[in-house]
Amino acid sequence: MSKQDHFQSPDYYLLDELLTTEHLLIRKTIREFIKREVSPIIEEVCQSCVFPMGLIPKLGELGCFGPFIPNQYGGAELDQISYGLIMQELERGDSGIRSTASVQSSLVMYPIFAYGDDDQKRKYLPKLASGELMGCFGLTEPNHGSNPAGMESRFIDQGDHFLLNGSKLWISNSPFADIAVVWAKNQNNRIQGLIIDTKMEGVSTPETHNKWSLRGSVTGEIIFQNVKVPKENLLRGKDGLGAPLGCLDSARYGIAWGAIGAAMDCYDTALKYSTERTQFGKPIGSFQLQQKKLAEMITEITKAQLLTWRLGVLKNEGKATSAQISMAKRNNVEMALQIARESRQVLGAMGITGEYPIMRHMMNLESVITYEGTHDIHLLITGQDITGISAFK
Ligand code: TGC
Ligand code: FAD
Repeated sequence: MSKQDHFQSPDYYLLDELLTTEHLLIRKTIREFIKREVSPIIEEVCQSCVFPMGLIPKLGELGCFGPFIPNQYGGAELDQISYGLIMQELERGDSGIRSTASVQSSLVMYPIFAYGDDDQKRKYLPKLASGELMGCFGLTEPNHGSNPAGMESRFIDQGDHFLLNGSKLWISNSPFADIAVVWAKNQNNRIQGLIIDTKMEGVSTPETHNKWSLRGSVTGEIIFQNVKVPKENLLRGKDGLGAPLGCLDSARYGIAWGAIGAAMDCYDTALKYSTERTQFGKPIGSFQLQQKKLAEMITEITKAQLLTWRLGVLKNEGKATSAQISMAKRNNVEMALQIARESRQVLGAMGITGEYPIMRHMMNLESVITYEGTHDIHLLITGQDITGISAFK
């Protein structure tokens, strides 16, 4: 018998009053989808490490791919708070499901929309929005993770095409992606984006196995050996490291919301368990030590909700800075990881089993705190922003 998902969303400061009717409807739709289609299978998905490909067209149909992309290119043309709420609800289900939607939306559709020409937008965006085409984003390399400026992947102009060589590591969705937005240096040492068809000769995308984290998301490499790339596949709208980092701003923003979803699921599970489980003749929720854990969790979730809602308003107004986004990503993922650890303790031994979602969220969040800029890197971004001094190098 499949598991029932009785999730109830905490809203301690009545923040729903800050949302529009449309926001609430979008959140309800995605929440019901997660309860119906994801919660019953996610434990098995993560135990077996087999991605549920059947969810992809459904995510497309629900508007989870490129929700902020204009209607004319197949997107739902929603605002940034709607995008955030979608990511929150997907990650409440599992970080791997949110990852798939994040990559498709912010790291594949966004760069094509922001830096591509109209032919590229018309060719790729509607199919990416529906899930007919799936994409991945290749920035990280074996020798260059936090420091993508050092990347070694290169392409050279061969007259009627570009010749691409190099490799990318830790790439979400690469083993099943149809296309990859790949960042490489041109002959002038400037970073540019290329749209790569993963079936092109010389491209391979082996899967990375043996992960203990994000098992509901497929991760792989992308290797380029003398790949002939048609010239029309170059994203000409922006060059330099700022181009891929601009995509990361959108993805990091979505993760800030997503992490709240994982935290809410852990908190909700721990709260219910604390009223049902008795020890020493009383519910464990009646003991001060357990109440401290739960009270601190709801406080941190509420603070993160406020931070993220305000960031969404700034983003809608075009005023959110990269450093503000870094602060929210860093704060919320750490908050979620801390809540996962505390919730796990509230459940005692039951907390380590797949009967409850907590251990899965905890393991997922170990990736989320590392990708899209590590916890350290985001702290240094804040440090640089407030002092004007870079401590990276
Ligand atoms: P720096 O000299 O600071 O900047 C170079 C140029 O970029 C501009 N810039 C940004 N532009 C837009 N958005 C941002 N967030 C930006 N940050 C910087 C900057 O203004 C400059 O422009 P220009 O015109 O002057 O050239 O660059 P740096 O080499 O010192 O590096 C800075 C640092 C360390 C912050 C950056 O390299 C960084 O963020 N590193 C972390 C790498 C990272 O986040 N990788 C993520 C890979 S993708 C991924 O993990 C997907 S997981 C998806 C999933 O499954 O959900
Ligand atoms: P490193 O950069 O080697 O860092 C190792 C440690 O050193 C970290 O603790 C870091 O904080 C610290 N460190 C590094 N530099 C400094 C410094 N200047 N000061 C202080 N400390 C420092 N990448 C993509 O391009 N596309 C994807 O789709 C993608 N998906 C991913 C999916 C998963 C599951 C994972 C785990 C990663 C994914 N990544 C992806 C890669 C991810 O972005 C990188 O792992 C991340 O940017 C960190 O790089 P690294 O792992 O090489 O760590």
